Amino acid sequence: MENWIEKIESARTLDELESIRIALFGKKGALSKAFADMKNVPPEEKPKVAKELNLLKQSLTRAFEEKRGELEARALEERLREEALDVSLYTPRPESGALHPVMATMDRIIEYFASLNFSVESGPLVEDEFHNFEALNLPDYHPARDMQDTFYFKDGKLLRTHTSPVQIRTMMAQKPPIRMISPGAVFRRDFDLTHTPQFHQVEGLMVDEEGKVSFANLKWILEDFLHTMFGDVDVRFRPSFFPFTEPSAEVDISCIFCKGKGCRVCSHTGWLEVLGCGMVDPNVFKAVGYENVSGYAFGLGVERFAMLLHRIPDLRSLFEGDLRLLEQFQ
Ligand code: 2NL
Repeated sequence: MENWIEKIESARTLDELESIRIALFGKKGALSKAFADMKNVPPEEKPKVAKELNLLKQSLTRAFEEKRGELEARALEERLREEALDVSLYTPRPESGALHPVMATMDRIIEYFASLNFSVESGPLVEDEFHNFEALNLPDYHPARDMQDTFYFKDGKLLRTHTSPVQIRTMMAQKPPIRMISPGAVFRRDFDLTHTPQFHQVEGLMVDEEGKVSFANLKWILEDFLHTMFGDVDVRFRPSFFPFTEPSAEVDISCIFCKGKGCRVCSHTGWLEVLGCGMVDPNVFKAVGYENVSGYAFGLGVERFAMLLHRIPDLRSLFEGDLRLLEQFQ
């Protein structure tokens, strides 16, 4: 039985050790056999032989456990070495997407008005003449209704040229007070350096009982809005004309490029036009069946806001999909 100790100690792998375990400690192994052979030992020698055999079993077990511990530790070490990860290894990061600057700008505008409890409404892109023109006090002969400016379908429907039809639909579906904005895509047959056939608007509308909504309210909210968007700029209201508002105004901010001194961007006026607005024309209220109310409305082009806020000089770079532009907005 002596050379089992050597066998155990010379095992080089856990597999080898396992074969030894079966051959030595197994049911039909050498130890079982040695104990079974006890039956041939004369009775007077049995206690002595049994004691020796038990001592031998103990030392074999100890040698086995020691070897197993050693081989397992070595196997673990080897595995850790093989499976080690080099965390300093360079791996290219997956590129992350980004909100398009026009949509990011639209979100900022929505955020401002939503924080003042304006509801955010939307409506169909394919509209009819009533919601897009008639209800907005744009008569049949108005140039905006010309085939030259509007995308018409064969059935007389059209692509909305502004988001105002959303206000018309909201007013017809709800009762005053109304406090809403309508952000979304609009379409005009216009394509040159500064115009694109699809662009985005945010329009706003506030309506309440006669006398409750004033031009002063309109002036306050637009000044606050423009200061939120552009920071410390001067704001001025210029009398203007829209068929759907009376009185009407266009709103300028002092040029953010030259601080009002005059430069190419502001055509040396010191001012940039950013908004149109006014008090809702009585004919619009008549078209939606409202009586004894007053309200203000305004509209702005999101692309223009995005270009000013991000100093993007060329409108076309907003929809060419050039990754070099988009990567700057991650
Ligand atoms: C601009 C000017 C404006 C409105 C839009 C509006 C809508 C209704 C009634 C009255 Cl339903 N007005 N919208 C009013 C004034 C100006 O937009 O320059 N947009 C880019």
